[in-house]
Amino acid sequence: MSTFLLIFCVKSDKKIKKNLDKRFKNINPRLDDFSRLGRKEELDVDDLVEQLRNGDRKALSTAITLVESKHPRHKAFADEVIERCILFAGRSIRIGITGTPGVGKSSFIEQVGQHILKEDHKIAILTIDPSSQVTGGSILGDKTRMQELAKNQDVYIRPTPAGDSLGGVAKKTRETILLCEAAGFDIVLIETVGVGQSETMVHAMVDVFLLLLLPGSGDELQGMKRGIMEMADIVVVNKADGQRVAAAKATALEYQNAIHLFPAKENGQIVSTLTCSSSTGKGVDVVWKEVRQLAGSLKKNGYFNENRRKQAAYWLDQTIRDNLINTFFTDTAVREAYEIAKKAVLDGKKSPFAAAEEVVAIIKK
Ligand SMILES: Nc1nc2c(ncn2[C@@H]2O[C@H](COP(=O)(O)OP(=O)(O)OP(=O)(O)O)[C@@H](O)[C@H]2O)c(=O)[nH]1
Ligand SMILES: [Mg+2]
Repeated sequence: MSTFLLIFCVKSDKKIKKNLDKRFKNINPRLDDFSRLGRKEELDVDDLVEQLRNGDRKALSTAITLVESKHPRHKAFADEVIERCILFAGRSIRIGITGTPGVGKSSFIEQVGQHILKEDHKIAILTIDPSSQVTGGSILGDKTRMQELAKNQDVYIRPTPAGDSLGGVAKKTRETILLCEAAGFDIVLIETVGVGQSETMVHAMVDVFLLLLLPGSGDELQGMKRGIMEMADIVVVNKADGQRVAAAKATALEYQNAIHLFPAKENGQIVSTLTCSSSTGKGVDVVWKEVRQLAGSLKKNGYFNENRRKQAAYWLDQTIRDNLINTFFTDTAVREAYEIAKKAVLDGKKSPFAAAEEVVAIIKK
């Protein structure tokens, strides 16, 4: 009897551990990567890049985890992987999807993904929510909103964890895009919450930018940040179902009529305004058709490549700026001088401008 009990306990222990592992993996899909990264001997750039290029999802996840890591050894390794992958990157259409929380971005992606898959594409989905301090996007939430896509082998879903700064998030996301492309994903969808500056950041890394709106949000047009409207290539009024169909159509019309109030788009195209339902799927195919057509026109008129070159130059400048600021503020002499200068400014003994000159002068020496 006691032997039986012992065996039973060992067995159920194993079972519990297995279940726990499974649960933790669901909560943190990077768990495996981290334990892999912990083993030094497993890190080999050649191997990792080769596996990644062969479309190995585990290798892709490991590479992204390296990019996200703060560990200096991982960082150096990640830089090398990126350098190798960059030659194979770029062959995709990068699509940004923004809109207020709850407008239906993830549900829209779940629907539009089905149409994209029908055309034999491989989709990488990156979700960014820099306002979330913990995970930078609800991993569980996204996976449940994108249940069908999450099961598909041609789809890779990855939330970008929040960084210390928007610049940090931007760098990670940019590098993650390159890695996904090198792994053969030729459609990259980036979901970002339309609050703060994250949409500006995402706009600067995509080829086509979609703005999702709610029916009846036409009133916001007046107060809406001009910036978002100016960035949008396609405006989609989602939740056009049930009682809201008429309201959605009216909202789309309001936006359609307001488009001429905004400056003409640099890409030479006219913004289209559509309605769809990410619950029923109605109209989502038309949105995808529009995206595809727009990308085609941009490739034809040369803007697609020109824009990518501009974006690359922008990120070069931006990264230099971020690095300089980081280097500057981590310098001990600068930090000391800064504290003294700040006190003088707060006490009204010095102007902020003169104090800033003095602090910057330290680095010039
Ligand atoms: N009726 C209706 N409900 C929808 C539609 N699209 C999304 N929803 C619902 O709206 C809620 C929010 O949808 P999400 O797809 O999570 O929205 P989101 O914009 O990704 O939200 P965040 O990621 O939190 O910013 C969910 O309850 C969805 O079921 C739609 O077209 N019609
Ligand atoms: Mg979402």
